[in-house]
Amino acid sequence: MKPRDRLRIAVQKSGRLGDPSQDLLARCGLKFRQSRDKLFCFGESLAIDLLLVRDDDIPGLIADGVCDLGIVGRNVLAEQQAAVAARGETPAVDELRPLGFGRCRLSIAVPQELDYAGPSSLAGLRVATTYPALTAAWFAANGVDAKVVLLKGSVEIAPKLGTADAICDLVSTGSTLVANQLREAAAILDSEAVLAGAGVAPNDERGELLELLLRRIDGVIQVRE
Ligand code: PRT
Ligand code: ZN
Repeated sequence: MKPRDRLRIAVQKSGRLGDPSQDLLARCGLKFRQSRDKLFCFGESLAIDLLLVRDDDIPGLIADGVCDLGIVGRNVLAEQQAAVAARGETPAVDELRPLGFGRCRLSIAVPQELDYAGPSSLAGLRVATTYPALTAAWFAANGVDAKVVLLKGSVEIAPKLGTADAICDLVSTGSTLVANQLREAAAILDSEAVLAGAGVAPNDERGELLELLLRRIDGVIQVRE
C-alpha cells in the first residue's frame, strides 16, 4: 500500500452516528471540503481527511490500513474483535476513546411469555442476532448451549415469525421491544460511539496528528461532561 502522510478517519456516511461524528470533529477545529461523490472529505485545517462509509466497514478499513482511525459504535467494533478472537487471532483494532454519544446496549430479549430466570433459561433455544460473535461469546461465558441464528435486519420480528425463540439486539428506549411483545432479559454490552484505531499507532507525521487529535477530543469531551 502507498505510504500516506495524511491521517484518514472513517466515519459513518449517514445513519445515527454520521452527524454527531462530524460535529465532534468540527468542535476539534477540523474543517473539510467534501468531494463531489460525497465519499471523501479533504481536511483543510489539518492533514486529516474523512472517508464516509457504512459503519459495518469501519473496523475492517482500520485493520487493513486503509484508514488510521474510525468513529463507530462499540457494538460494531466489539463484534469484529470477538469474531477475530473466535478464530484464535489477535484483534488488530482497539478502542482509543469512548465518545459519549450513540449510547445503547446489546441485549438478550425474550417473548413476554417466556420464563427467563437467567442465561440457562435459553439452553437449546434459537437466538436471532446481527451480532453472532458477541452473542456466542456471551453464551460460552455463561456455559449455555444455545443456537445463534444470524439475521441481517428486522431481528425483532424473528420470534413472531417463528425463526427464533429469542433475540440479541440493540436497545435504546426499549420501545421496539415493547412493540414486538418482547422484554429485555440481559444486557450483554453497554455501547456508545468510540474512536477506534490500529493497535500500533503510525510512527510518522500521522502519529503526531493522532496525538493532537486525541488531545482535542479529550478537551471537547471534558467540556461536555
Ligand atoms: O447504513 P449503515 O450500515 O452505516 O448504518 P446502520 O443502519 O447499520 O446503523 P445505524 O445508523 O442504525 O446505527 C449506528 C449505530 O448507532 C449502531 O451501531 C449503535 O452503535 C448506535 N445506536 C444507538 C443504535 C441505537 N442507538 C438503536 N436504537 N443503533 C440501532 N438502534 C436500533 C436497534 O437496532 C433497534 O432496531 O433501534 C431499535 C431500538 O431502539 P429503541 O429506542 O426502540 O430501543
Ligand atoms: Zn450498518
